[in-house]
Amino acid sequence: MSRSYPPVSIIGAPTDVGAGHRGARLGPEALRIAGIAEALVARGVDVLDRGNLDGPRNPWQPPVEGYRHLDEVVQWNRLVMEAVLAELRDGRMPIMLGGDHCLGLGSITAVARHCRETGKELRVLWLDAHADFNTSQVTPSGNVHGMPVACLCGLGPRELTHLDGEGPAIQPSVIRQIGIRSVDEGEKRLVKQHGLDVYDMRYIDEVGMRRAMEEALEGVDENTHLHVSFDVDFLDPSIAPGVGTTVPGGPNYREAQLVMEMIADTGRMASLDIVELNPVLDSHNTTAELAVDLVESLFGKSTLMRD
Ligand SMILES: [Mn+2]
Repeated sequence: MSRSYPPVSIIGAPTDVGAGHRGARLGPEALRIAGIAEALVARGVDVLDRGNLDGPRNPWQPPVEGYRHLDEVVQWNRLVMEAVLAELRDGRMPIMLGGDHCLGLGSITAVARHCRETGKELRVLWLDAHADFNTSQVTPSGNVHGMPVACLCGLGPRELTHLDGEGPAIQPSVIRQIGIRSVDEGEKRLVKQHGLDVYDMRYIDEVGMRRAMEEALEGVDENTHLHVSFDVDFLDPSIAPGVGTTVPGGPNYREAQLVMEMIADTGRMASLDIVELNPVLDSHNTTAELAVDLVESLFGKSTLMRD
């Protein structure tokens, strides 16, 4: 028996305005070419591809007061927020194809608002090599893709912490970070100070991915809206070279599949972001194809009939 899924809307957000390398703007097309929509249709999912959002160009400038391209980052995140919220209000599951990870801010701001409106309990799984918890005071680069978690929790410029005109979107307690293995010096202090729940690679090495995921998913129930923020640099670079910020020592293919299958088993995933895929750095689109393969597992593809 296969589970039925809500209808899905694919939203492309082709920008690298928050990144340190150019190329993530090509991510949505690479994922389409790797067959993301067709793979979901084959899983029995009703899929609409809404095409791409159209925001400002990447001006490629140095930081101003600790941020690169803040105006453009705000504009892109507003577009993403509005598009994601419209799909959620329409009863559809948004899959946002980035684009760099600064867009997680717009997406999760929309998801958090939708949860407040519908009385759902939000849980965010942040699959990433990095904590993305920088602020302008501690960032080494000024690239906003290293800051979205901090901004979501209220640390950052008001344009980003109050993107929807209300307060910060979430408390740190709704986030579980998986696969972390690179945290900047000042960022480490902030992560500790704000009590982020981080399942770093050291912990995963010690207890195994299964137990780490069981803990990260603890308390998820029928009233939970599970949002998955999948930064492709979560994966070990040996299997996923097509990202701007590779960090060795990430989850291997089997561990990544287990993560996705355990998320699928909850039946609670209600929104998904796939970000930081950089086709310019990829090899024959293999990283995009792997991402699509993992998305199939998120939608319940498994080796054997499991229920
Ligand atoms: Mn990230």
